[in-house]
Amino acid sequence: MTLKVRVGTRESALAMVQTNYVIKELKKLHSEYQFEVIGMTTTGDQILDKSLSKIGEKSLFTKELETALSAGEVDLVVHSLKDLPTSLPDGLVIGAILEREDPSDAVVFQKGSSAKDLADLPIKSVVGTSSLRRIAQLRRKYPHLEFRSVRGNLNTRLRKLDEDKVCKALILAAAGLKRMGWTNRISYTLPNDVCMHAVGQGAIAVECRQEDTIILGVLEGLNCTETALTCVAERSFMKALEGGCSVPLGVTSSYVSDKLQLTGAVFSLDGKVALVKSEHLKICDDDKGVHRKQVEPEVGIFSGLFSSQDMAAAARLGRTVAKAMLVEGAQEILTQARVDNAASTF
Ligand code: DPM
Repeated sequence: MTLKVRVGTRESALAMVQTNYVIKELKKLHSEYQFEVIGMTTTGDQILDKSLSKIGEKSLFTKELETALSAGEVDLVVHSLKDLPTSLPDGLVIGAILEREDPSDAVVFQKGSSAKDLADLPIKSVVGTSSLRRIAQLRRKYPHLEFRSVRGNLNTRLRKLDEDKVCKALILAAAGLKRMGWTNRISYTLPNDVCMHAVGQGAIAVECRQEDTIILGVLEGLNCTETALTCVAERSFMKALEGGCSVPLGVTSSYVSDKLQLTGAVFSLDGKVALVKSEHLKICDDDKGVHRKQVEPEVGIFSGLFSSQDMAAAARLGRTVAKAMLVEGAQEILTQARVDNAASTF
């Protein structure tokens, strides 16, 4: 008997590419299953005339999918991890996080542009992005540039860049462009000292029902421990700062030879203030299997993905960085950024 798994996804080209990739990987592991893709539209896909930070609603790209998941209309949902808030609806968990693609941000110049670096653009050139994180950091390095919100799917944005001629460049996640096979549109990627990436950027997450042990078992083989641990740290950092997609907050992280490292930062909207902190800790993977599947999810991530001690350690790292920053005024910087954003015409 073939068993059917219903997979929910947004209908954008990138979401479909990611979903098909997840299904391809699942089929390699579980030939006994058949997969049916169910495409849906989310609020974030519908409201295209406002920048993300101005819509001000959480779960913009995920809510409708999660409602279908909770109602049992689909069995799993594929997301970009960075679109998933740190608290998920009751009864839902992230059952797998796949190996991270390049988490950095990419600069895409208009077709035919001779610019090689953002510094080459003339004064008051307009750069397209609706991310406060990108704007705040780029204003620091490139005060001569202006920023404007460009919304819509990747294809729409690239078409606007080349045809409308309003923006001289776009800032987009390198991961999305690479997954679409558009690496040739990446003019260059921004180093961390210019632009730190968003929490969870570049990672694909699969969400399912917490009680659905069959699906949790199916998803287990997809998980990338390195990505999951770094993303637990990043998400715990953001949660401790009560950040979301509408605040200028960036991270970088790594997990090499048992050493988990996290750098977190918050910025003022004009880029003049930056607070950056780094911490690391050793992950001792010695209780494998002991506490598995017994603890509550951490920042929405299913605890059976790795030992509960590792999970707790990664979450602690995120909170430690956040606490060190709160002492130095991170909350005040973010509160002011929210006020400035609400007052801006951006
Ligand atoms: C979130 C942000 C953006 C997306 C904010 C941020 C970018 C919005 C914009 C939370 N979600 O990054 O500071 O620049 O207008 C999004 C993209 C991807 C997932 C596209 C992108 C693909 C990359 C990935 C939108 N969500 O960032 O260029 O899978 O991580």
